[in-house]
Amino acid sequence: MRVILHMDMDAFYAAIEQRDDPSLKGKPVIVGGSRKRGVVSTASYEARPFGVHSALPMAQALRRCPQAVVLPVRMKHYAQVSRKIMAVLDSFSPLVEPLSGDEAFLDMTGSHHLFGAPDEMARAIKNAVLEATALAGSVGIATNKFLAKLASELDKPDGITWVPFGRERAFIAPLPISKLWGVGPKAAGRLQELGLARIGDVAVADPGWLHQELGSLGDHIHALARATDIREVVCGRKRKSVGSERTLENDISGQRAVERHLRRQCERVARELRRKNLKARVVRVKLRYSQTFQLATRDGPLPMACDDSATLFSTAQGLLNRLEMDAPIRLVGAAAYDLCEPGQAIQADLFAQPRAEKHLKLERTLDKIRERFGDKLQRGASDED
Ligand code: TTP
Ligand code: MG
Repeated sequence: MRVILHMDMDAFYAAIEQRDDPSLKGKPVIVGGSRKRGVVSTASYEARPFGVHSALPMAQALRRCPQAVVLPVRMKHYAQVSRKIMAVLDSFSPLVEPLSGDEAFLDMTGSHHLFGAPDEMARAIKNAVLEATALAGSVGIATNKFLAKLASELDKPDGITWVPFGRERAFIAPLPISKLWGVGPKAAGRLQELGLARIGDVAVADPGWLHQELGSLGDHIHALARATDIREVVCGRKRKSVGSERTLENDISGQRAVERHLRRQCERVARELRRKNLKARVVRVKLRYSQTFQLATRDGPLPMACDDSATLFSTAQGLLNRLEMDAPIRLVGAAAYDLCEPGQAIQADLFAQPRAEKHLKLERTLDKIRERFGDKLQRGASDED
C-alpha cells in the first residue's frame, strides 16, 4: 500500500504579499492584472467570502470587494519562494513531483520509521515549510495521487486531511462529481443530465453504460470514483514533458483563435511524442496574457495514454473552459506529461477507440512524409523543453 501526500500552498501569491508586507495581514488582497482589464491570479482568504477567485475579471472582483488591496504579479519572486518550498519537500522524500509552483506530490511509502504516522508526516512537512518560508499550505494524504490531491483541498487553508486507508470509496462517495480529476464544467453538466451528481453515483453506475454515454471519459471517471488511480509519483528526476509553445506576432483573444493555435501546438507535441516513442497521460494548456505577462496553465488527464493530436487536442480544448480567453493573449502552448513507453500503457489498448486509431495511422504516415521532405509549415514556431 502506498502513502501519497499532496501539498498545496494556501492563496500562494497573495500569502507571499501578506508575508512581505505585514500591514496586509488580515486584509482582502487580490493579486493579478490591471484594475480595468486584467484577471485575478489569486485572492487572499479574506477576499474569498466576497466571491473573488482566480480567473475572475478584475473589474468584477472589485465590484464584489471594493475595499481589496490589488497588487501586481511578481512572478520571479514567487518562483524563488517556490524553489525554497520544493527544496524542503525534497528533504522528506526522494520521490517529489512538483505539479506547479505551489503544489507537489510526495511518495512517503515506507517512511513511517522516519516520520511517524501519515498525519505526523504531514505536520512535520508543513512545519518545515513554514519555518523555511513563513507560509502555510494544506496537505492531503491517501493511497493514491487523485485522492491525495482531492483531500488537500478539503480543509483549506492550513489543513491536513487524511483519507482513511481502506475506506477510500466511502470517503469520496458524498463529494460532488466536479471533484473528479478531469471533470470540468462542461463534463459536470453532462454528468448531471445523466443523473450523476455525486462521486458515489458514478462508482455504482454500470461501467458499460458509462462508456456508452461518455466514451473514454466514462471509463476514466469510473476508475477514479472507485478510488483507483495507478499513476506513480514521478521519481527524483525532473518531471519529463514534451511541450510546444509559440509567442504570437500579434495578440489574439477569444476561444476560436486560441483553439486554432492550440490545435497546432497539440499536433507538434503529438509528433514529438511519436518521434520519441512515448505516450502521455496528461495534457497541459498554457496561455500567457499580454497585459500582465502572466502565465496561466491547466492540466487534465487524457482518456488514455496517447500520442495522437486528436486526443491531445480534444482534452486540451476542454481545459480552456477554465481559462480567461477574452483578455489579449501573447502565447499559446501545449505540453504532455506523465509520459510512458507504449509497453507501459496497457490502458491505451483497453480503451482504444477505432476512430483515434485511424487518425493515428494517418498522423504516422504524415510523420514519415515530414521526415523525408521536411516541414516548411512549422517554421517560426518555438519549442519548449
Ligand atoms: P492555486 O493553488 O490554485 O491557488 P492558491 O494557492 O492561490 O489558493 P489555494 O489556497 O486555493 O490553493 O494556484 C497557485 C497560484 O497560481 C496562485 O496563487 C496564483 C496562480 N494562479 C494563477 O495565476 N491563475 C489561476 O487561474 C490560478 C488558479 C492560479
Ligand atoms: Mg495553492
